[in-house]
Amino acid sequence: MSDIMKQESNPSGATGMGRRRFLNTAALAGLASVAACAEKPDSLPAAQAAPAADNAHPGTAVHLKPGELDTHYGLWSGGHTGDMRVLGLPSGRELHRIPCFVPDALVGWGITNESKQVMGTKPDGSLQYTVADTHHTHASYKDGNYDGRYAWINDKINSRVARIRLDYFICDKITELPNTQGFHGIFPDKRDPVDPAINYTTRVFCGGEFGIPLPNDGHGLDDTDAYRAMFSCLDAETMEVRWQVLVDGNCDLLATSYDGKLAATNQYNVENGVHYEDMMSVERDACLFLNIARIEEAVKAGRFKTFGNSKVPVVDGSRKANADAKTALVAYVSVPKNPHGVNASPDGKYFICSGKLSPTCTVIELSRVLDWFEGRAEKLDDAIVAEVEVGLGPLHTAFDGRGNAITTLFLDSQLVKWNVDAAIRFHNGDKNANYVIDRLDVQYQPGHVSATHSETASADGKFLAVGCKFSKDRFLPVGPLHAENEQIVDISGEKMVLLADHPTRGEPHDFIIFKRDLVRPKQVYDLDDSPIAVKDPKESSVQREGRKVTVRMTSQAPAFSLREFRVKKGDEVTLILTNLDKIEDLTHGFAIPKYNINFIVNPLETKSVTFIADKPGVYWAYCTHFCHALHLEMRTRMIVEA
Ligand code: K7E
Ligand code: CUA
Ligand code: CA
Repeated sequence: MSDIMKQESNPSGATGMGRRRFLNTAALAGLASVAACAEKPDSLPAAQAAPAADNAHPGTAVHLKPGELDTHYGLWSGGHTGDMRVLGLPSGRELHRIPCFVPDALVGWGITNESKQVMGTKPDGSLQYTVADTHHTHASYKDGNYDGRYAWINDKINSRVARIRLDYFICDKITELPNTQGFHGIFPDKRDPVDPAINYTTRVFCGGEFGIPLPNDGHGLDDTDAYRAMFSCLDAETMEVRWQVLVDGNCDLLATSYDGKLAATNQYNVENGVHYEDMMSVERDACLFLNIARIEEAVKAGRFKTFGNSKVPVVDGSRKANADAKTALVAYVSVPKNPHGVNASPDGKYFICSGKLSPTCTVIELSRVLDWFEGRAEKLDDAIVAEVEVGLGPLHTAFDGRGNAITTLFLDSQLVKWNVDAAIRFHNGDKNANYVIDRLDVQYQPGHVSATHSETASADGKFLAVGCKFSKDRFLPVGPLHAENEQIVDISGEKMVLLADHPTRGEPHDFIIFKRDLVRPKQVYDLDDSPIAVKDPKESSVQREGRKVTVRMTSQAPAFSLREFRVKKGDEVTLILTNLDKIEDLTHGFAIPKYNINFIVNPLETKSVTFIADKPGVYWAYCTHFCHALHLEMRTRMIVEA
């Protein structure tokens, strides 16, 4: 085993800076042996695992009685399934999946015309993309807290942003970012940087992780020094890309300040390396701060260029162009080494970067970054007010609203709870400042962590969820693919208490948790939500225009308004179905055998599908969603004449 695996975490907390160890290329063997541990569940006896779940712990009842409702919603990234998952918390029950980037056979996402329009299609009508990799989800803000309007989620593979409406819990818009590969971190702003009346989210920031030649059109393939990554700003309402910043290094994860003035992204690759050993060749990388007002002034003044076919204005965020504080659009604060998460403390004062390959967290004071931009501070790195050891492999940080940060330690398989003020005192030389308050073993190798209202001004420190990347022995084995382990931890007291494990399908990454009364989901659609709604069964019809046939019908349990409809082989058929049942929870489905069609219509919802009737014969289109005692009888005959 390498050193890194042998080093024990220090339960007493603060350690001398002399003990700090950076991971280097040689220590990668250590990272590899983490995976090796994962292959041997036997090496981790159950007795060594966390203390038994303490369900009697005050405040957080993870086991609800039948009929009891959760107190919180969780919005979870779905990972490879390309959706957003909605969990009830603290029970951890999965309530819903909101398809965004990837087709979904239950709701007909990627099958109906409406969903295809959101997802984006090629000229032949087929989907542009059918794979995705979602990591990060965040919701819109007002006055520093979630306002229940929207949430956003990223797709790293194809650099897309999806917006979720939190009234219907549906995805309504997707934007593909130009000039970008590996779009990873996402964060909405919390208010406008100049207009104090705008105290809510109007921008969504997106960080591009991978450097590419720009434009990426086949030129400059081997000029890797010229590869650049892109930071983007979207309009929260229109979802159009407002502007971009070309940066040195990469953009990994994001945070935004409560005054709207700053956004930041941690960079693990200031080296602009193209191989992993290049990416970890220097001891310090950066946290890149963006001065939003200045960037928008530069765009307004025309100080930008564009790349390729994209018309989006791109300003220069390179180190060279931003050395002078008086005119700088961005500022690179030095942070060790291949940092991962950057998180904004709920008091609005600090951004915290986790060291990943350094066992430290770095605390950056935002007012000092602004001082530098305003010419009141000479040295940018004076904005670092603490850089303290917390344990091995720090990744993401949650907050309890009482001045404490809770950071995941990937290599130590722990949560570490540490006090930010004490860390600053320790950093300033007070070696008696015991900033580490508690450590909790988690199962195993945690990535994301988020607490109730963690990154809002209303952080209340009730409980948190921690996304463990390896579940190993925690669940019944189901073959080679293991579930991931989302654990719920009570953080209301000084000591953290592990309450429950929940399996999740891979691989969720980030999530947020908020009180249930923040959203008021609608249970029934409005007929006027769709311009093509069939508002009365009497409007049902089969209309032909040349080879195009439009079939309009309604559903009302237990019948479709048309008992049959006839088309001819080769017709292009558009079928419009409105569910006229207006009772909550009364959903119908509509499937056509051999035509690869299935979708649902919720109460008063309208959906449509378009297909070529290329197979003559009788096809029983039937209701796929149990709706009535006569659900099986609920069908209609599609007759395709030869
Ligand atoms: Cu840490 Cu994509 Cu947020 Cu996963 S990243 S853990
Ligand atoms: Cu309608 Cu089942
Ligand atoms: Ca690096």
